[in-house]
Amino acid sequence: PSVLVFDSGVGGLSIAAEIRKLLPQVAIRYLMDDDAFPYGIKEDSWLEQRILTICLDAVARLQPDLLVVACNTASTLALQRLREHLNIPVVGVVPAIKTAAQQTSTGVIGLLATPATVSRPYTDRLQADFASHCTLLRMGSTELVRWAEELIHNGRFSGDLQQHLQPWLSTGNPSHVVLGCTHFPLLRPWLEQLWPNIAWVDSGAAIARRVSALLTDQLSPAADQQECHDQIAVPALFDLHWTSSLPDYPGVQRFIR
Ligand code: DGN
Repeated sequence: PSVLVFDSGVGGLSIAAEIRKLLPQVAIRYLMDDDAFPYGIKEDSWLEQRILTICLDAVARLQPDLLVVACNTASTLALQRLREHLNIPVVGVVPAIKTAAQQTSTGVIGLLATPATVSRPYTDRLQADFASHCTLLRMGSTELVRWAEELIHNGRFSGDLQQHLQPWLSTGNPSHVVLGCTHFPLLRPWLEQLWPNIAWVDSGAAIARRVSALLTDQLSPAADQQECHDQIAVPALFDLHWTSSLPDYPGVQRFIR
């Protein structure tokens, strides 16, 4: 079976990595809209239309068995319309507020995501449905997205996390912080080193399990033999080889290793 993983940048690699870990036999293709990067500061209706156009076209061309919208900013906006238009399963990535709310013992949790995701009605609904007993501190950051991009493209990390996040973290001392942008788990080693007492929560492993459940029928031993050629370099994420843009879509790339 094959899975198409989509994000505006390299953040979806954190999700692709979890899928690769759980399902090494699944072919993964990665679709990246770097022309419109970053999504987190774009106007909603424009962005929704763009996501639809790109994903529908890519699904028609690549014929994956499943689409993962590995971007919280895109999922909290366009998931429903994508599902209406596609006849394959569409798995969205949305902030793991439920998990953090279940795990916290202090009742104070944080949401670190893009400026768009922190202010979406979808996020309000997640809070109302799963975290009404908690205080949810929200912070939107575009800087973290850029630092994660830089890390993957250049192999080095140069952001000042301490200066960027400490004032926010100090305001409420969250026990758990939801990494509600797929770029942010790429920065996990630095976050954990600076704030070892905070539990940094992301949805990667849960998404991989969901993909596995949806592909159950195709994961038979016979199917395992097929399409094993696209590999994602995990955890050596820096070893990626980027292919050129797909011909008719400037800025939309896939990579294979
Ligand atoms: N990785 C995207 C997300 O999960 O929201 C954000 C990417 C961006 O364009 N800001």
